[in-house]
Amino acid sequence: MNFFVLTLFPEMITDTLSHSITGRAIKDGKINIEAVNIRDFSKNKQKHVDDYPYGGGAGMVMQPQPVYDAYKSIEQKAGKNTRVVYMTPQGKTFNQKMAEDFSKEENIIFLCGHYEGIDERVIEEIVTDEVSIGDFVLTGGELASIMMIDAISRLVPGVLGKEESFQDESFSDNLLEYPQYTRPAEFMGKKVPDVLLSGHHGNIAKWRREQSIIRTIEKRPDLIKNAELSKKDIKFIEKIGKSDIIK
Ligand code: 6GU
Repeated sequence: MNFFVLTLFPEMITDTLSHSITGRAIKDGKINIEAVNIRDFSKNKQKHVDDYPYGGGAGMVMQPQPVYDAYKSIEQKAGKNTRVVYMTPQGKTFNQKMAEDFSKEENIIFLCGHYEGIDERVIEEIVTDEVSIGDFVLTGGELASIMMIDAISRLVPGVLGKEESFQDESFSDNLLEYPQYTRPAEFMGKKVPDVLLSGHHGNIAKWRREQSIIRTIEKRPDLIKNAELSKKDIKFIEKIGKSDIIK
């Protein structure tokens, strides 16, 4: 999978993603990241890419021409019908479902703004999707695009090893992941739950499922309504006196 990132800070993207699992995926050729420096497409001596906003007001606005030319420089390579994702707090909030959808693409282009934003005309011309990572304001879209690339990459076949697989993880079925323990069996007087030492796979699976349900109800009650719950799950929720939450 190929990620193209149009940005004024290309090293933020490549340096950050060169570590850990994304770093390994790049080395293994499972993903490829090309950060394109918008400043390289400035046409003035001072390499400026921003100017004062028409109509006045605080801050500077990124000019359309360098952004458009940066896009044009990779348009062919990135292929036809490639989605161009503008990172903006005005976009649709990113979630696991969107990560799954994006992970099916062969190429994605990200556009990262800085200053007070980007001239609206080039956004209208090239952008297909506007995505936010939450209701807060960042200084630029770079960190947001890094987060998206991380979340999407780990869903690309072969990026995670068998050991790291994402079968039981949080959000996979609108349930949070159950608690995990490793050695020692006792830490600061706290014991690992007996069932996990029992070797009884059926009981362990049942306990984990129940822990996922309890956790989701406690920490993210908004998710549980969208979880696929079996008759057994619903019986368990009744047993712990929380059936009001799924009504
Ligand atoms: Cl995608 N960009 C910026 N600049 N700020 C944000 C954001 C994105 N998502 C939340 N805040």
